[in-house]
Amino acid sequence: MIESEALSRRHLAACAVARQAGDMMRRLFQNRSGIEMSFKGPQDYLTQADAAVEKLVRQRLAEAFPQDKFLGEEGGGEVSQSMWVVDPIDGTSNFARGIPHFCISIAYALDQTPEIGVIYDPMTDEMFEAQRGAGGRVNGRPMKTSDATKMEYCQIELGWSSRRTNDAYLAIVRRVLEAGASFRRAGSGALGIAYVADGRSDGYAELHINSWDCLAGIVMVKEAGGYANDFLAGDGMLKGNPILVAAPGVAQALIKLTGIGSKVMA
Ligand code: LIP
Repeated sequence: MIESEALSRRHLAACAVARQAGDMMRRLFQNRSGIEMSFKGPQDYLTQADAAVEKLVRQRLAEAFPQDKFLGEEGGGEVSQSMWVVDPIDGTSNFARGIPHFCISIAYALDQTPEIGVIYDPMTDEMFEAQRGAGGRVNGRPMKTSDATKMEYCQIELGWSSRRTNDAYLAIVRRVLEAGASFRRAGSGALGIAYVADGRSDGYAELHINSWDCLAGIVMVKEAGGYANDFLAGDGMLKGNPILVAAPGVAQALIKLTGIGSKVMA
């Protein structure tokens, strides 16, 4: 069992590390001409910045919480009772192409329950953070999902990667558009999910996403009164899963349109 004081220490530390990592990301982004870019696969970028930022975060969290384990996008890791789940640069393709829409995502999970989520956007200087049972905030302002109830007034972000077929993606795009909603794909799942928590967007869906992209945002959406599917079902922590987060008034409609998630309990 971990007492609430230990969770609070981790929450504060995660915010401090995210800001320090964000400062590094901003410097690297502004001097990116010297950074080596490569591909992990089709449309799957890797930059030296991802590795450098993850190294910093691993080091700082290990110093503060040596008993915790770490799972990172670049360096991998293991599932443990007390663990950090980190994407050093979510939105790597944007970073590599000079598009200022990316963030660091840090989640802390205890017995595979996401307890703390921190997402920092260094380009807008926005710190999104939440702790299970203690609300969620962006730069200190409480976050709340939108009051949307009608799809024809909604904007939904539909994440994409080459990990699922284009036909499956396009089928969801068609259904969402035919329901009257507008959609976007901005290339950072973590920021897309944080925007649902803050009511800027009414839903985020993706047929496959990794735990390091979405776990922090799931804490925020739940604390902001939104719906989140059971992302960690099966081996979601290590293998990823589909994700759906939504404003409560459109959750049922989006479950039906995307085929992700299960019936919202009344
Ligand atoms: C990305 C996600 C994005 C998703 C891609 C990719 P990365 O993470 O944030 O939303 O569509 O699957 O995984 O690779 O930029 O850290």
